[in-house]
Amino acid sequence: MTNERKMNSNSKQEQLEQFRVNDQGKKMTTNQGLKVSEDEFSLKAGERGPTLMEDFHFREKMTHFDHERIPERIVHARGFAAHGEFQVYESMKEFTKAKFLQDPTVKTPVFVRFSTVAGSRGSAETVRDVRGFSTKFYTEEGNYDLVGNNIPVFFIQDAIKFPDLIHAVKPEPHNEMPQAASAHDTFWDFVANNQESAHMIMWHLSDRAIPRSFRMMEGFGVHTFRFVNDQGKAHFVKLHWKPVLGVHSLVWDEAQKIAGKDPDFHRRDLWESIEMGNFPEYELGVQLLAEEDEFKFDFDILDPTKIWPEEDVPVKIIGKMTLNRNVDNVFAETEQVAFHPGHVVPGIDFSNDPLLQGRLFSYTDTQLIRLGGPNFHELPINRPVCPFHNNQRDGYSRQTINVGQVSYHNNSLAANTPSPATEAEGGYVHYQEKIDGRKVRARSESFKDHFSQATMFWNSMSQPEKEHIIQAFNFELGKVKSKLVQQQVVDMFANVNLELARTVAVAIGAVPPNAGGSDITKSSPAVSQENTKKLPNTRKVGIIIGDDFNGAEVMTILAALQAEGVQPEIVSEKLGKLKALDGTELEVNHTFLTVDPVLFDAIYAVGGTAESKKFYKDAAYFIHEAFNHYKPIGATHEGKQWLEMEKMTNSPGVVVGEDVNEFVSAFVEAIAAHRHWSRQIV
Ligand code: HDD
Repeated sequence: MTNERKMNSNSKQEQLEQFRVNDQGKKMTTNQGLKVSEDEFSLKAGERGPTLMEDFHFREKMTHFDHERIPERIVHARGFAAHGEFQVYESMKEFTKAKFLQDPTVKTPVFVRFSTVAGSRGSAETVRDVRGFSTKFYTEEGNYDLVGNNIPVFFIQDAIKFPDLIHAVKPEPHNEMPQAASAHDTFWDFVANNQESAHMIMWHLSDRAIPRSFRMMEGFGVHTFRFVNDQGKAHFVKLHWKPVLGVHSLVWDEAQKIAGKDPDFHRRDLWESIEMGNFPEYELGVQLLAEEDEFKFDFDILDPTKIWPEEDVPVKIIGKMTLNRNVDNVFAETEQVAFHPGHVVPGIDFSNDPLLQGRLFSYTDTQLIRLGGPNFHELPINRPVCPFHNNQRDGYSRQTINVGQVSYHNNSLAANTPSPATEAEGGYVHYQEKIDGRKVRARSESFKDHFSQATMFWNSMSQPEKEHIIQAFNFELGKVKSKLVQQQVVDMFANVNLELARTVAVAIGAVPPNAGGSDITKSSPAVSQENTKKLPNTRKVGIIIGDDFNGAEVMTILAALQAEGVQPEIVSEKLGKLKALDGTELEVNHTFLTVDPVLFDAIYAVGGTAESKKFYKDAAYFIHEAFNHYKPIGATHEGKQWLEMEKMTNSPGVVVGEDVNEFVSAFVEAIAAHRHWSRQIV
C-alpha cells in the first residue's frame, strides 16, 4: 500500500485519499460489485407472499446494518476530531532527538480528537466534565500520540484505581442515572474516600470544566515525560497546548441550557470554524526540568495530581498546531482513531508516574475489544505515514498482504530481516534509568500531600472564579442524596480552605466544619482564566433586528464588527429578507424560535421602527439571558430604548452608541473581555 513514502505535511491526506470513496453519481452495487436493479422491494413469493432466502441483496444490506455499531469508548465516548499540521518554531535538538521537533520548515500532519469523559456517545457536549485533548502526530519516525486533557492534573495517583474512579462517575449501575454528570452520590463518595482527588476536584468544579469552545481550551499531557537528546541526556518534561484565542468558559446556567438547545455545541463550533477558514490554533509549550533537579520541589514530580507551577518552571513555547480540515466521515476517522500514550518516537520517553505506567497497558487493550482485534493499526486513520515492517501476522480483518515465506526472527532465509535498527539508524532505545527497589504494593510518602496544591489553586482564583467554584460545589453536592457523603466532602475540603467548606456546608444543609484550614498562601496566577488572552476573534454576536432599520448605519457597523473578526448573525421574527428604510436588504439567519441567546457570545440590539409587542418580548428575552450570563450587549437605534426600559444601560459590558465608530470600538472591546463579572444580575 502507501507506506513506502517520504513524509511531508500532506502525507496523511495523500494516504487517506486512497481510501476515500465518493458514491455520488454512481450506479448502486452490492459489496461484491454486482449492479443492483431494485432497492425498495425485497424478493417475494408473489406480491403479498413471504420474502425469499434467496434475496442476497436484502440479506447483505440487512446484515451489514445489523452490525454497524461498535462498542463506544469506555471513557471519552463523546468526541469530535479534525486534521491539521504542527510546526516547531526552533529546533529542540538540545533536549530531544525527536525528528518532528528538529526542523522549523517541516510540517507534521496531525489528527486531534476532543472529548468529554463520562457521557455516552450521544450525550450533550457542554456538561461539567474534563475534556480530552488527544493529538496524533504522523511523524516520519512513526506515530506519536499526546493523549491529554484540558486539566493538568488527575483524580488518582495510580492506574489501578482507574476502573473504580470511572465506575463511580459513570451513571449509577442500578438505574443508569445520571447521564454525563458527576453530580451524584457515587462520584462524591469516591472523592471523599480517595482524597488524592482534592486538587483535581478544584479544577473540575472550576470554569475549566465548562469550556466555551474546544478552540479555547488548554491541553496538558498531565504526566511527567522525558525528552532525550542524541547524546542520551534526558530532561523531565511536561507538555502543554496553549490556545491562541485564550482560555474561556461558559457559565453553568448557560452550559445546562445549551445542553438542550444544541447538544452538539462544541463540535458545531469546531466544524463551522474550520469550514469558515477560522482555523483553530494552539501553541505547544514545554516545561523542562534537568534530571538533577528532580527532588527540588515540595511535591513529587512523578505525582499526576501535581502541577509544576508555571511561575516556578516557565513554559517554553516551541511550536504551533493548526487544525485546518474537517473529517470526511466521523465513523471512519473520529470513531476508529486509536490513541495510546505508549505511541512514542525516539527522543520521547516515559517517567515512573504510576498513572502513566498503567495507561501504557490500558489503551492497546481497549482497542482490541472496541475495534475488534489486533489489526486496528491498519485502519486508514491509524496508519503511520512511514513504512512499518515486522513479523506480526493474521488476525481478524488483516488488510496487508505480507509476501514471502518468512515471518519470524531470527532467520537466515530472509537474511534475518526485517531486522531491528540500531539507535543510530533510528531504533527506539528505552532510556536506561537506573532502578533499585523492592517489589511492593505501596505508594511513596512523597505522594501523600493531597491538599497543598488544591489550596494553591483556590488561592489563584479571581473572586468570580471562586464564586463559580462555590456554586459548583453547591450544585454537585446539592444533588447528592446521602447526608453522610455530603458531610464527608465538606469535611474533606476544609483541608483546602475552611471558609470555602463552611460556605458550602451551609448551602447544602451539612454541619459547617470547624477543624481543618490550610496555611498555604502560595498562588499560581497562570491557572486563573482571568489572566488569559482576550480577543474578539470568531465571537458570535446575535443581531436582534426587524424591518425599517437604519440601513446605512447598521451595515457600516456590521462590516466594522466583521473587520475585527467578530461574526454577526441576524436574528429576527421570520426567515427571509429584512428591509431597511433606505431599501437595504438583510438576510435573516435565525428566528427567535430556532436559536437562543445562550448560543451567542454577545447580543447587539438594533430593532426597527415597526416592531410588535411580540418582537419586543422575544428581544427582551435575548437581552435578559445575555445580561444574566454576563455577556456583552450592544445597542443602537431602537435597541437603545429596550436597554433603557430594562434599566441596563449603565451596567458593565453594556455598550450604547450614537457615534458609529465609538460604538464599534467600545463594543469590540466588551466582546473581547468575554464576560463582565462585576455586573449586578437582574
Ligand atoms: Fe485515558 C481514553 C486521557 C488516564 C484508560 N484517555 C482517553 C482519551 C483521552 C484520555 C483524551 C480519549 C482518546 C480518544 O480521543 O480516542 N486518560 C487521559 C488522561 C489521563 C487518563 C489525560 C490521566 C492523566 N486513561 C487513564 C487511565 C487509564 C485510562 C489511568 C487506565 C489505566 N483512556 C483509557 C482507555 C481509553 C482512554 C480506557 C478509552 C478509549 C481509549 O482509551 O482508546 O484505555
